[in-house]
Amino acid sequence: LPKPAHSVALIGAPFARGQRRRGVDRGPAAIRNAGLTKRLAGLGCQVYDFGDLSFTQVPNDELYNNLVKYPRSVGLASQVLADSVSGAVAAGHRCVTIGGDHSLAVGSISGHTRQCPHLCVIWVDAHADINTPLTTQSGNLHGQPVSFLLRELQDKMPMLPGFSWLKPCLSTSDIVVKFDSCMFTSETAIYILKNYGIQYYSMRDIDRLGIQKVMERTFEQLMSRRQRPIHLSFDIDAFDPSLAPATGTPVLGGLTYREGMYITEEIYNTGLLSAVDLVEVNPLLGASQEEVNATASLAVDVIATCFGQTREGTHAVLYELPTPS
Ligand code: HAR
Ligand code: MN
Ligand code: MN
Ligand code: MN
Repeated sequence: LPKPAHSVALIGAPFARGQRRRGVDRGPAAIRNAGLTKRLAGLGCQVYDFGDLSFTQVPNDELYNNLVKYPRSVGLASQVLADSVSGAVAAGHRCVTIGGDHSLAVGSISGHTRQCPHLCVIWVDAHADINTPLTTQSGNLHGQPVSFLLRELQDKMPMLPGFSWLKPCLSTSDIVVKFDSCMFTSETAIYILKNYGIQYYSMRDIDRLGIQKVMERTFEQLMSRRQRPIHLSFDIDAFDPSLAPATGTPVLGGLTYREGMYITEEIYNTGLLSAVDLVEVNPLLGASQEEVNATASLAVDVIATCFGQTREGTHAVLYELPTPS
């Protein structure tokens, strides 16, 4: 079979100020070292590596409301990433953003919507990342990116320094969220999901329905009116910590390897994937080099599956079984 030729832009986003722990800015290097480019090339993708973005430190980046950390740094980094993603998509590439912490999705998704205003988002994460700057308890912006993007939430959003460039670009019906466990998702986040009618699946839902039904319903919700480009925002902590230990906020009872691969296989099979974020790989948090390597190569599997890697094996059509002479 001829391999599907996608051109894929790779953007490294070594950014860590959306959360507290050191090291997540080394995620892009870890994922690259795990062989991402080679794997994509092996799938027939043309890889355009845009390198790592450099993010300028914003001096005097004081807390917002005595709580929210580094608002100007996060806002500026997201703005830089938004321009980069928008440019890559405009040039005809599918776009892969490797983080970095998840606050960057404000940039990748808003940049993507500049080129594809009707895109939809599939958010795969141990957390719902939908707190607002006024409901967050941690003050970490990586727990809040979705709230910045949703139009329906704007009357609940304060004007944060660093974010004046941002226009909310998604509706609550444009996004489906999968997260690990209500036990570890803040009550305010669950309240927002329910109150605004956002479709979400917890791990309990995945146990009950099976991942196949969950994906079917996801596409039903997002594509029933028309086909549209997909933005996948994949937080590596969606996996069980036994599979992805090197991450900042692991949650017990996460996705299995097979569930994770099924999600990305089904997204690839739609033919509609337009951009992916792979975030929260933190090589400083593995207990050993093996843990770091396992987490980084899992990230590579997620991305490769998004671009056609399958578990079914590929068969060469021109092959003939050898006959004894
Ligand atoms: N619920 C916590 C908060 O809002 C932690 C969520 C952030 N952790 C992440 N995001 N890795 O996916 O801050
Ligand atoms: Mn996240
Ligand atoms: Mn998470
Ligand atoms: Mn949370």
